[in-house]
Amino acid sequence: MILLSATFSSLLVSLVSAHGYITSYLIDGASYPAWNPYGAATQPGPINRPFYQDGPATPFENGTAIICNGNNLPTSTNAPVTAGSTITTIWDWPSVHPGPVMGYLAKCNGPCASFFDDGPWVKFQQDGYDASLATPWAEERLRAAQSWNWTIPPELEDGEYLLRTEILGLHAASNVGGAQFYPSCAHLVVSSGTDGAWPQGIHIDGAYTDYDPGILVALYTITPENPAYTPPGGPVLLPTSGAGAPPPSSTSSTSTSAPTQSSTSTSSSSTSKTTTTSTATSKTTTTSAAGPTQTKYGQCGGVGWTGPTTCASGSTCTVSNAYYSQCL
Ligand SMILES: *[C@@H]1O[C@H](CO)[C@@H](O)[C@H](O)[C@H]1NC(C)=O
Ligand SMILES: *[C@@H]1O[C@H](CO)[C@@H](O)[C@H](O)[C@H]1NC(C)=O
Ligand SMILES: [Cu+2]
Repeated sequence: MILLSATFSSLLVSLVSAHGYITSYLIDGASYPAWNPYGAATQPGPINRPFYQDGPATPFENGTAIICNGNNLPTSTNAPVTAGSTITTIWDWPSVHPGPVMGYLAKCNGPCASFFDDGPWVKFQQDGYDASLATPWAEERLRAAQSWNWTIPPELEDGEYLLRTEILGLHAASNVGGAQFYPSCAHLVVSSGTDGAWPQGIHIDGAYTDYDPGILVALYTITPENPAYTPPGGPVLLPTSGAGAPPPSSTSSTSTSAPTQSSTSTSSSSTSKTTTTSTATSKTTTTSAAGPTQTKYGQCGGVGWTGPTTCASGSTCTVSNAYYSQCL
């Protein structure tokens, strides 16, 4: 069992009220709704697994919260994604939780709806503390943007995967059990992968421990002068190139110290988002539409939103908050 202690965490939970959650996923030009922990018991089409409060997810909540948040029930909607493309997660993430931002993938070996194992998870992306940036902590950059980009490796084998995205808040992490984990797991169906060899991966329960130097750490000791910080869960591991695959052009993203948000991943995401809007028609739960019309349940406005603001017929653009309007 994971050893993160409950006592300090419960105290800290009661001191911090508003945390945050993903509101939508942008994948291959389509927008998919995320589970709203304050919404109805049944919600149409979230691609991430339901949970019942906005965090932090700590292991004492039914044991598995550290894996996919405070519940580990499957969702019924899978999002198709092209291997090598960039997924953008849009957050409602108002309060301060400096720390790393990490992305993992797990092969579901069949339908993700019947996959409940703790991985093995392959950490394909992470950003921690980058002293070369004006805003060094990844979470601070995420909070400024209310979004984050994830570059799905091109070398995947086609099939269903869980995408586990995680923010780790370190503001109270100098106490054992004080680190705050905000994971979320989405169901993806990957296609056009190049069949690379899949790395071994980790189990979160076991790889993450109370005394990991990335988990039990005094935030104020990490400064531009002393920038050393290693997120938990080990290094980024990517599948190796598959036979017949094009030569790897994005291996620089394997470096854990590289600011992946501003390097190779950004150019690929803008390309994929502007050129693949036609793939929105492959969505399972929404009506499709050509041109700048957003599909039902998709995002249609909010701070920083540059996508379509017109909704498909039968739905209306409805403001959820300053960062997110949705076709409902
Ligand atoms: C824990 O399990 C109970 C019973 O299944 C459920 O009602 C509750 O929502 C769960 N809590 C979390 C945080 O998932
Ligand atoms: C995500 O990628 C887009 C497109 O390249 C870019 O405009 C945006 O700034 C990126 N977001 C973050 C948080 O880096
Ligand atoms: Cu919080």
